[in-house]
Amino acid sequence: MSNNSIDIIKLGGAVITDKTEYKKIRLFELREICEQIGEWGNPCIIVHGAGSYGHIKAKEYDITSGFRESSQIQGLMQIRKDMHELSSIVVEELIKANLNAMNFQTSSLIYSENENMQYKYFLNPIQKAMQLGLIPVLSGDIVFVEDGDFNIISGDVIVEILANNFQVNRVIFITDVDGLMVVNPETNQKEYLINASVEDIKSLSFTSDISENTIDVTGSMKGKVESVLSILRSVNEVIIVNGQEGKRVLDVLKEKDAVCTRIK
Ligand code: IP8
Repeated sequence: MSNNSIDIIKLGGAVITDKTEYKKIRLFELREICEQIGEWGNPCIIVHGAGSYGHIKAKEYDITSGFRESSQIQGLMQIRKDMHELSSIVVEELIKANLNAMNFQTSSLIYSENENMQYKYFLNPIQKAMQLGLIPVLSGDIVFVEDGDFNIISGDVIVEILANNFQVNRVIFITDVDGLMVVNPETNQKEYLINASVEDIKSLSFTSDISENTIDVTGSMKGKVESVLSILRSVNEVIIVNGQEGKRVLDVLKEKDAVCTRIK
């Protein structure tokens, strides 16, 4: 069986957690999203962000600077433990929505062979799981780096790796905003982008942050735009949709009209 035409769904950390408060889950929003994915029910891979289960401790222990002092090891352990907890909650909600979800631990499958974050990975287990009809669930995580170092890997980068290694039709980012926000060069006003091409994305200027007033160690809007461009080299469409607004996620999954940003 080939992995033809799967979609990758990224559950943004800002929609499934409250990023301002350490380990605060948004269970209602998570459940609503899982139910919509369950109602759609097609083969996919799900990647979730860290939200307040990852970014707060990552900043506190300065994990993105790599190994500087032994006290950071406590932070590394705490983040891994917290991400395990968050992934368990996500998988539980997916299973309640009748999806055969199974968690795969990112830092056991992916590591970085140098400080420039060039990754080595072993994705065969994910492919084998999909052949059995399972829905693999991965997350942003800590990542080990050659020469005794460590860092953070964003869920967006994991999506890029998956998109480059599986046959993926669409990547759907579920966020807490209505899409990518751009500055209209004619009016100088901020507005959400609706339909765009790769060329549009390269020429537009984006506003600074997806969610303001929150800690994000993996780059927020700038990182998101870079990821989107990289992902579009190997998939047909990238969609950014608000997971807190009615049934928009289901509409997007079912290829119906919905408020969102679509980039082809
Ligand atoms: O929320 C970050 O993943 P993201 C992972 O997808 C950690 O950027 C542990 C902060």
